[in-house]
Amino acid sequence: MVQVQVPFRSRYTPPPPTRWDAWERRHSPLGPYPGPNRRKGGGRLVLASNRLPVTLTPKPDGRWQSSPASGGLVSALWPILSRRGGVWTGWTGAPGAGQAELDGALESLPGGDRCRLQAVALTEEEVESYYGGFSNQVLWPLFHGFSHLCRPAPHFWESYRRVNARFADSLTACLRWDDLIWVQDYHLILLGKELRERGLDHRMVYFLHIPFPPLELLERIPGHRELVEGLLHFDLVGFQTIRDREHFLDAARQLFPESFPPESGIPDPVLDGRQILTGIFPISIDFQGYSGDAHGSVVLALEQAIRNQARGRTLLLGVDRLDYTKGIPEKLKGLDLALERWPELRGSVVLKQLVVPSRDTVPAYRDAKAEIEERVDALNRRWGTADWVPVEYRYESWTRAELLAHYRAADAALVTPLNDGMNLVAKEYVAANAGSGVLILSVFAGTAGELGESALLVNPSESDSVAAAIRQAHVMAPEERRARMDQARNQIRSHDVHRWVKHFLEAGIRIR
Ligand code: GDG
Repeated sequence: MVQVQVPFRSRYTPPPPTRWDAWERRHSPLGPYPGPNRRKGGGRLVLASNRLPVTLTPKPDGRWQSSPASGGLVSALWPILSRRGGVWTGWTGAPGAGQAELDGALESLPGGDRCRLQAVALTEEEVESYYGGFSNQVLWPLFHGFSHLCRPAPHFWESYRRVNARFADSLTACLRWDDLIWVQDYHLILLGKELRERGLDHRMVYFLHIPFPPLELLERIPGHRELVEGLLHFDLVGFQTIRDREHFLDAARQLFPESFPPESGIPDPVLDGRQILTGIFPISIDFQGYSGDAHGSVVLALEQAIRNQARGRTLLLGVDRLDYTKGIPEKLKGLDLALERWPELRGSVVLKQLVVPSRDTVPAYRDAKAEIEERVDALNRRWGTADWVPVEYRYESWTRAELLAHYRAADAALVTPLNDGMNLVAKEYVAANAGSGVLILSVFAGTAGELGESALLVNPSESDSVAAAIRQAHVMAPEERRARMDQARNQIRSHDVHRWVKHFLEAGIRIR
């Protein structure tokens, strides 16, 4: 076995390794998990997320065709929803589409008859102010540390509160006494409080998919006290990393010191006599799904075509949703520097960068796109030759087969966010690649807590660390590549999204 070592000693501090059992150990006084039961919270699973897990496609007659969305969270939650029975509440994602348009979405799924999708209707104005406004122009930039991009408008906050209240009304109408309510992400932070104000004493758990910011950032926006207080109405609040949980506890301690009685004996807060637990639950992917589907015949044929196109060059891959948090310009700067520093890389490496269209009505996203495209052009003009284009840029989305084929074909994946709750692309690359791909990973992705030892860790703001990692991936010996990939695969295989869901729900059922 080749000794795997992190080759870059940089000025940044790598995150503490994420230990999945940390939550278990810390709360061991609660005793063992009692198993599925009909105690409070042991009944159906009721999920609330901004978007319902459906894809709506317009039909020629002006109506909609609905089908279940794919994706790790849906595939992990579906078996549990269909077994326990449940409801998933959310917005359809299409202004004008409501409950009627959801008919048929569950028909094709096993156990679909035991579950229900419940639409929360949003007006166009609410889509603009609650979703595009407070969620995506205030909470998203602020929680990722981009406070200079926050654009709070007074009506955003009002709309956010109103829509959270609407979700609460929608849920209240369908609940049974023993339901476990699981709220997802930053769009619905106030939902727990809204439900408690309606007299509900249900077990309610919450998971934040994005980072939680330090209080000095949080304080810059209207409603910051209400947001922290909102989370205190859940029984369990889950975060991706140790750092996010610490930021939350620190903010709650400073804003609500009375919720931290010294006699409670654990660092978590208490509200209205109810103990709130916080935990670290790094989200993952369906490892077997990615790894198995990556062997399909369509994927293999596409992979061969991609390899042929690369003509023996080292293929670097970037897959990012269009977002200023994803560090795409920094990735390009790193490649530019690598080409400048190591002439042997010229003509020998190619970066295929997919940017998936996202939130393109928000000005900061249009600016981000323009900056990326300028950098790609400049880099290609500076280094490109008659038969070599260093960056192949695509602004589109790929089918799952295309995505898997690229994961398989890529000699290295460049995942360089400036801040990211987790980053599933890194985990998917590891699951699908199977060969000897190298993962170049930002120390600021939540994933670094799990893959920090097997990946080449970089600080995307330090171009020389990105450049050095690109070169390292280009020259790395096959044995080292294989050893690193095996180590990464073992981690993700044993910590997949199914384990994540089980772990989270067990914690949710065990509390109180
Ligand atoms: C948020 C947090 C956290 C992308 N392009 C295509 C495509 N994708 C899929 C990827 C992956 C997903 O989209 C992106 O997930 P990420 O985790 O990378 O990023 P966010 O969208 O920002 O997600 C993040 C996550 O929530 C979960 O908690 O990890 O930190 O920001 O699954 O595969 N899929 C297909 N075609 C594409 O073109 N089929």
